[in-house]
Amino acid sequence: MTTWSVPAMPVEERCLVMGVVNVTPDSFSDGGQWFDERAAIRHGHELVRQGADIVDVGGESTRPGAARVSLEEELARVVPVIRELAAAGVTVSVDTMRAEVAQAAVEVGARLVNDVSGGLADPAMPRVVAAAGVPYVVMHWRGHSHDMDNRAIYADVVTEVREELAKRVDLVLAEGVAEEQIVLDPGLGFAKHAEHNWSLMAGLDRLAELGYPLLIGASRKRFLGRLLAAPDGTPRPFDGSDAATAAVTALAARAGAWCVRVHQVAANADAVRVAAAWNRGGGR
Ligand code: PMM
Repeated sequence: MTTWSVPAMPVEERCLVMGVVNVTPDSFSDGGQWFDERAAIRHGHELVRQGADIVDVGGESTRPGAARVSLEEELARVVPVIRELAAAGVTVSVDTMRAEVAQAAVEVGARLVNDVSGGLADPAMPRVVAAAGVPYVVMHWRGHSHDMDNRAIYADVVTEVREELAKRVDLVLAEGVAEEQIVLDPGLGFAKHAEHNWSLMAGLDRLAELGYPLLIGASRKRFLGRLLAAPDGTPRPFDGSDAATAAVTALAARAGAWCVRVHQVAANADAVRVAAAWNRGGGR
């Protein structure tokens, strides 16, 4: 199987599992549940017990249509949670588009920066990440949540996402980020309709040709709820798509993904083990 390794991350012979802790009142799929600091910290530990290799802490919702939070609010939400989880030995990533938040997070122990804008939202981000020397998730992104659905226009989504990611890579390298720090993410659901997400997953091999580890965030997204809609067309609620998320995880891990970002860790940790055994059986 593909053995991607990113410095300072757990090295495993399988796809890694990133568990999500959204410290927000309004996130897409688990909004409000971990908004309280103590609840967020407890949840982070619980995700590790369930098999998370990395805990991703975010303080700004990116759900379609969401408004931005202030810098001060975002810092107040994530820094105490990251500090405490990191001090307890948890491998923490910070999910942020702001360089100041990334900087503060790294100072209190975050070991990976997950930037859904791939450095587009805050031009200072790549330099902060370069100086910190931590892995950097560069996600495909075309604009903030309030109008991203209007930007979901593609003639050939896999080719365009690949080209746009390659441009982001060139830019962050020019800002001093090392190749070994970079992880790429197609950004499922971000300026993408359901058919775009499915094309991107079917085209993971072409994204992998860029030569960087891939992270996939399909967990509980709208396109899964639509796939599993009731006969009258009513989409399945978020928490009804966890089995579908685990199926995506197994397929992404089979295709060589480096990491999956998920809300429900236990089933996805099982899924990556199944995929690893499958890949070993197939000599990958
Ligand atoms: N999706 C969300 C938030 N952060 N980060 C990465 N790297 N990839 C993603 O697909 C991604 C992300 C939105 O999901 P949530 O608000 O339901 O957690």
